[in-house]
Amino acid sequence: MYPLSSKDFVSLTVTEGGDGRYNNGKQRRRQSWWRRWKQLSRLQRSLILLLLSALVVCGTVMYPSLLPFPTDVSLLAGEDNLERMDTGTLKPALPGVIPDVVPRVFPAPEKLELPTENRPTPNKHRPVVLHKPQRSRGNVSDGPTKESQGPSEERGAEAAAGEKPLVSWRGAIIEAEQVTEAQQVEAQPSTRQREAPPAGPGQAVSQVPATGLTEPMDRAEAVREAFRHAWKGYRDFAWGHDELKPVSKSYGEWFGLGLTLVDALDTMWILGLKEEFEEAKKWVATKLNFSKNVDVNLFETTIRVLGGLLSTYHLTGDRLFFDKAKEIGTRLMPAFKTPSKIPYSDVNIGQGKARPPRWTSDSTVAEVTSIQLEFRELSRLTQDPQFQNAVDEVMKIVHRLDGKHDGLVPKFINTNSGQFTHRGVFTLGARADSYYEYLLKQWIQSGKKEKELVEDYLQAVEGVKKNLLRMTSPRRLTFVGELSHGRFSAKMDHLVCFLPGTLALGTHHGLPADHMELAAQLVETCYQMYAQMETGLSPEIAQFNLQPRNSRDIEVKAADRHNLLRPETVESLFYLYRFTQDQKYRDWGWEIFQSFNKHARVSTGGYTSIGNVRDPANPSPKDKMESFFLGETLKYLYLLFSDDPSLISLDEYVFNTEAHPLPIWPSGS
Ligand code: DMJ
Repeated sequence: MYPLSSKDFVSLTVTEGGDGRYNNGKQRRRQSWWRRWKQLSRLQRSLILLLLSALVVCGTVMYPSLLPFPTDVSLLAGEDNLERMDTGTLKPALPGVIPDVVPRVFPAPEKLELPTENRPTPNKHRPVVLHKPQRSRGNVSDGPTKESQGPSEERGAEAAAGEKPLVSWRGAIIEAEQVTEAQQVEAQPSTRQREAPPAGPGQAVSQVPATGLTEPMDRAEAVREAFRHAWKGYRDFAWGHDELKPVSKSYGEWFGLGLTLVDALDTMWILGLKEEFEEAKKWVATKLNFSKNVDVNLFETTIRVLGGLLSTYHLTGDRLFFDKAKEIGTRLMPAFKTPSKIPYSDVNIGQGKARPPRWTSDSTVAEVTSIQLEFRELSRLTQDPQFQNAVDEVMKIVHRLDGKHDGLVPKFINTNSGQFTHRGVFTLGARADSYYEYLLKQWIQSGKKEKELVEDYLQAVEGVKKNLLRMTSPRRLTFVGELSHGRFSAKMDHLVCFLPGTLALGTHHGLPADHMELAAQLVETCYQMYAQMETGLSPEIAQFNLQPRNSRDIEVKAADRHNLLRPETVESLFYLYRFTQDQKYRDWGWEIFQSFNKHARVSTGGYTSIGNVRDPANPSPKDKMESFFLGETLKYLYLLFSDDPSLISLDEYVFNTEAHPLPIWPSGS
């Protein structure tokens, strides 16, 4: 028996009033709970309070791990973004099974499906079994032989002022001074080697082809071997860091996002390098961390990281890459919070704050207009229009701006006023280049419906023809020069060599046939920028001769003699070959590839930028392998030599400006 005085019981049936009516008013409920509480023993009350405190503590500790990524992103990306990130339904847009999604009208979530597993689903258009090396269709006799901080014009100013010339364009910031570790650059036998002066004293150049391949060399296989060699250097000396410094066997950090690794993911998939891919994927899953207090460049991070993750998601069907893409895309969004909606160049992805460069409130036109393919695709996959809205707004603003010249755009745009600045200077090179590329590619991406984009593109091509095209003497090479306040300058950045490929792509998608003719002329010039240099490698900038009395078509200024392993020419060769099947494009690509092997390959792993394309005896290795060498250059070379035209079909994919293939949206959408 328990004494009546004991309070170790709870009365659950407390009634009030005798009318039997149910009274559940707020006041009544409060009284009832209070009465129940008071009826509890001290022990019971203490236990309940203890339990509640424990729940609060657990909740606080567990909360961050329940979020899609660490909580600090709410501060970083803004509340809006966090809200939108929670349960975004994933729709894989694998070619062939692309969902019936209308790009601008986002369908109801119930129409969407999730991939059932975190692994690729079979699809005839993508390599479930990774691609085997392709045998070249190439002519055997043509096969292997036996044997860039400030605007680009600042570079000119610095050089002119006699300062140490700095070259800065999209992360490639190098000093154009000579480096003398030539002995560390491995030589590859080639026809050019016979022409080149013999190695000087102290230059331990290898006479053994590092590829170990014998004739007839399978060109695509040789590219795979080159990739493996580059990857070995990265893996041994720079694993998880942004860039390999192959000569000093160390690494360089830019954003601290494993740039080379992320940029190279889809290349490994396309080349069928399964082991390398799996190891890199593991790093992405366990080490790729976007929650860090670091300023990143919006454009570079978009094209390399967001683009690389999106395309790898499409190729593999692995949700890991989608999740990472969504996270970095969201973290980049603060860049668009500007007075004009023209994004700032830099974003702190840890703090969620964006800012312009320290010296100006301008952004680069190419940068703000070459992030659209990626953000639009992210919206399509997440069914969240915020990404697409932000980048479409930029295109709308630029579309209606004053200050263009026959469709050509200046190089800078102000983030406060939304107006072009530094007007009157027009180039297809640095700071404007991919504006033109993305006009066409966005139009293709969305099923050729966005008229303003293609109209601006067509007008710009006419603007190029009218204002910037000239022919050299004596060989009559067609090139694209620059215009500065009405004055023509016969210089062309290697970057402009994206243009032949873009023109050819336009013709393939139904634009005028004369674009293809121009493409063929220009790609020949780009090839000559390599062939006429003593190393067989193009300079960063070429000066073209217009005077009949000069015998050389191409000259190079001392400050422009470097080669950063850039992709644009081999990119265009790939497009031209795909559309014409003309063997000469493969042969030109093969020559270029051999020159990279001869002058840029470092014996201990990796390839290096070089400082002087005119000195085969001492090309002056710069000790830097740009991430785009693996992301773009080797990928385009492999695709050029591959005999499988359905490997990244140009009717199904559109490459972003960093060579990451994104799906063309299905028709009817
Ligand atoms: C790459 O990052 C991209 O191709 C960009 O569009 C231009 N610069 C480099 C390669 O040269």
